[in-house]
Amino acid sequence: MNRIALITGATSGIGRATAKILSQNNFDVIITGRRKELLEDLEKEIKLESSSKIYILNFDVRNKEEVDSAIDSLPKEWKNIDVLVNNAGLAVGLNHIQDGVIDDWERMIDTNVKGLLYVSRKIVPIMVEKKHGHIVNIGSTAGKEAYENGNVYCGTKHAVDAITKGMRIDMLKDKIKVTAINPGMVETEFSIVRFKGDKEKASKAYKGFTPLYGNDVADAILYVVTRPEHVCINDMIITATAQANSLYKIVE
Ligand code: NDP
Ligand code: 8X3
Repeated sequence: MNRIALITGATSGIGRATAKILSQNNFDVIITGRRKELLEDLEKEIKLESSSKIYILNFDVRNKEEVDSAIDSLPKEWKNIDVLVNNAGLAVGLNHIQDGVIDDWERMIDTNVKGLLYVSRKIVPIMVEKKHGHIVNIGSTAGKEAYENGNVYCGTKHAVDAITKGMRIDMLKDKIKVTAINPGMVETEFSIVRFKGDKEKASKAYKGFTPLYGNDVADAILYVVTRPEHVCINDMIITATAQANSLYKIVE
């Protein structure tokens, strides 16, 4: 029987690739995000590739009421979630702290930290009750070391790192696995969002080296969620070969 995975931020990038790879590997997937039409496109694509079941939930992770009612609306057979991939997230802006845009800061904190918490608060009790489940939080190399102009984004990903560690301790007795996957630079819509729609600026971020792609991270997510019951991968850092960490990268 297939397991059930809920993936936040499945309309694009890492989340989309994760939904596809999990559905090809014996998972039924609940795909979520704000852009409903992209979720519908993904549903069609997955249906062509596998016989796994798909369920669409359309909500904004920043809105606690929307999160709660979306999860509550799941049919009984979909509520038994085995794997939660907390992936929805973004960076907005790149400024020195004194020039920071308050609205950008709020979007990042509300999505990357509070959104992850709202979704987890709703789904974790289901896992605790059955003493089974796996939470995969998508952190970042930006959650391991800060870089110039990254201040608040790095802060949100350091928060994801700490929350992940805390979750694992709190749910140790409940046998819930908690994993952080921390990618370096991945070419997705991430930089387009960071540069507020400026695609030219965004594409320059990946010039001169081969970055990671969504599939590379999805592949790692598949690995961690398919280990034997007694094995939990706690923390994984994945970068392009051309990148050592947030601060060092070879560009040719
Ligand atoms: P994308 O921009 O391609 O995808 C982001 C996803 O998050 C989209 O599906 C988007 O869906 C969703 N999302 C954003 N805001 C919200 C919201 N308020 N409510 C619901 N969903 C939301 O970027 P990536 O795939 O690269 O990013 C995925 C995660 O990986 C993020 O947490 C990011 O911080 C992290 N990461 C990315 C790296 C990179 O270099 N790309 C490196 C390290 C970590 P929609 O807009 O439809 O709501
Ligand atoms: C995204 C990678 O280096 O832009 O988390 O912070 S980076």
